[in-house]
Amino acid sequence: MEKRISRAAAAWAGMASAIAGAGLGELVAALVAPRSSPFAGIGSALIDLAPTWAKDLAIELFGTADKIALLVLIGAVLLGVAAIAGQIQRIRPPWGSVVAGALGLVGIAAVLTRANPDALAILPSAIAGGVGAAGVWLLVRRRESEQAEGLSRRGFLFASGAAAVVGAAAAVWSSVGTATDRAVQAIRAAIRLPAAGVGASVPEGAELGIDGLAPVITPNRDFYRIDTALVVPEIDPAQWSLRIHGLVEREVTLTWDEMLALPLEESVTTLACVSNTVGGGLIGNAVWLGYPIRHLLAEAGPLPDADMVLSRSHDGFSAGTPLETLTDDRNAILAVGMNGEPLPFAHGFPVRMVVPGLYGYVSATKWVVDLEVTRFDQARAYWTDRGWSERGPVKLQSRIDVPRGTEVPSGETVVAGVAWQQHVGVAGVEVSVDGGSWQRAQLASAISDDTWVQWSLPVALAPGEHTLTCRALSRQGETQTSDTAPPAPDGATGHHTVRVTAA
Ligand SMILES: Nc1nc2c(c(=O)[nH]1)N[C@H]1C(S)=C(S)[C@@H](COP(=O)(O)O)O[C@H]1N2
Ligand SMILES: [Mo]
Repeated sequence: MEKRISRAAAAWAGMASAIAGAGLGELVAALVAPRSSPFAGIGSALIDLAPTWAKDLAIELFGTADKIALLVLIGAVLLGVAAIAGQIQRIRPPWGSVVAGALGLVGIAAVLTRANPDALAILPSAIAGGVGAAGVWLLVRRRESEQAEGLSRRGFLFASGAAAVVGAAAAVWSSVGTATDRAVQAIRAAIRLPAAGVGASVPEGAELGIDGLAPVITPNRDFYRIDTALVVPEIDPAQWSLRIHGLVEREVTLTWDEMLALPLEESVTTLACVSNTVGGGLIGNAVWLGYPIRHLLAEAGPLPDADMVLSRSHDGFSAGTPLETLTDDRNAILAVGMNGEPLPFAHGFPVRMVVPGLYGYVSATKWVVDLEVTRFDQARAYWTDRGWSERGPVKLQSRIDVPRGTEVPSGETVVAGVAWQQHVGVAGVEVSVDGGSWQRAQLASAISDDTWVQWSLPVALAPGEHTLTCRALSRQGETQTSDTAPPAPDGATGHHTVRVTAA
């Protein structure tokens, strides 16, 4: 029996084929089926399937780089399986090619589970699998015949290297962005939002202007981003519409032009994520331009037994919002503008929801396309089946922003931060140094009960180590609890504490 090719050559044949297949699959997706990238399809299917503990672990380990980490992981698994496919092909042809082709089937299965699939959804994964299978077959055979004829492996190395380079180049090309994306980006850049009939006012004295303290209005580029979208949807507003249906007297549909023709108002609302840990940064405050959802719901006429609105996004996310929070007099809006510009793509362009007083996962649907008036006992939202509470009112919280370094000069130091409980309002903040008595901080002017408020307090610190703790008091007379709770299932609690050394 002739000698088999080396294990290393077989592994590399598999990996080079996988790079070629995956790269070409991504490129075909970018060109003809932008929502059907095999990588993004598998990644977002994994996000949807992942148990809550895995998501928490990913966020803990990688923070907001969790999506990049996921793609790197998929790439590593792909290369690993491809190397094994090479080994199998070396011993039991054609089963190595079959394994490589099966990877394409995994991609097909994943993209078909996505919301709003492309017409050509299966094409990129089919090409990826086909190229991978053919590559394994051809490259292993090439090396075998070189070996049988006693030739050097130069031909094999050239062919496999070319496959890998072509694949990598195709992947880079695909990541430059699709023509559709660029067209939609140009459309967004050209939008001039109508002036607000009612403008937002930020009272003088809302901004304490302390170095290191979160500004009272969060610039868009600094605004936290949390969503399940591996690829940010880029929706052409001309293709966008919102349908309001379900338990209503009449269905209402709204197009982008109709949306912009409504009397839009500005409002300032702080958005917070239920996953925010005590002291964390998954919270931001923006001036939103939008239209009250209660007017649209009044037009639709919710039936008496309805108690929930299930909002759905273009990419298949959903949130269940208590109907009364969308019909009472709070500023629950469909937003089109954020801090003076059209919504950034990552924050929901062209239209999202913003509801004061509720965590984002039950209210702040980005890329929103559908509002179904329904009942909590009849409909489930995306996170409700994944370990999070059905209802998500924001809990009273406060955070120390300054000092955050571990060293401070001894003597007088300013402690400053933010406090919030949207739609309830903050009445005061207290600070304790080294577990001593609670001292009342100075509150900045609040923009409204729907926004966070800055606070500050000068304290005297003797040289040595100190702990600084803060707690908020709500306008309903509640004192922020010191009981600690993790983010799941309905928001973290506990006091934020910062340790510093005064020198
Ligand atoms: N379409 C969609 N909308 C979404 C989400 C999502 O995953 N998909 N996440 C929600 C969550 S959990 C939060 S906290 C807010 C965050 O909004 P931001 O990214 O603009 O800060 O968006 C909400 N809207
Ligand atoms: Mo969130």
